[in-house]
Amino acid sequence: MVRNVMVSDFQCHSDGRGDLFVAEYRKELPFLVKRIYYICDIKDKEIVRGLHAHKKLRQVMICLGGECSVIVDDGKKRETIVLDRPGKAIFIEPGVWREITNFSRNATLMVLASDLYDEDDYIRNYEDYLKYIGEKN
Ligand code: T46
Repeated sequence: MVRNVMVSDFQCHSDGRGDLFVAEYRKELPFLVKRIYYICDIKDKEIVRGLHAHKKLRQVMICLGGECSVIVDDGKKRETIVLDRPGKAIFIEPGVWREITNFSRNATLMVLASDLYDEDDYIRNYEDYLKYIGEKN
């Protein structure tokens, strides 16, 4: 498995009315959420989003509807995780390169983030990322 990436399922309360998923701080969620955003209406499966790593930001990604693939890379290993059900979550710690692709037409990717938006936290060039991660390890 790629370092600093974890996949798990949120608890689901299912009854005749449907499914209710829960993620609570200190249980399923390791950090307090300061920001949420979601990505939808991706018109082409070939589109790739992400293509960066974060220096400090912690994130959880959930595909609420439809599906998409999250490619995670720790500088040594690369892995593809398919988010294809609303209870499945990927926890991505700082220092992991990510690319998100293969969005189905109806996909909605929701992201819970540990901090506010800060462009200085991004490493958007893969060569810079390898250098950064190499210096850290
Ligand atoms: C990530 C993947 C999954 C904001 O103004 N505030 C925000 O909170 C975010 C996330 C973005 N923006 C602006 C910055 C850009 O002008 O929205 C525009 C698109 O952002 P970006 O190119 O970073 O989008 P993605 O889909 O490549 O990446 C985003 C997140 O930035 C990133 O943290 O992990 O979604």
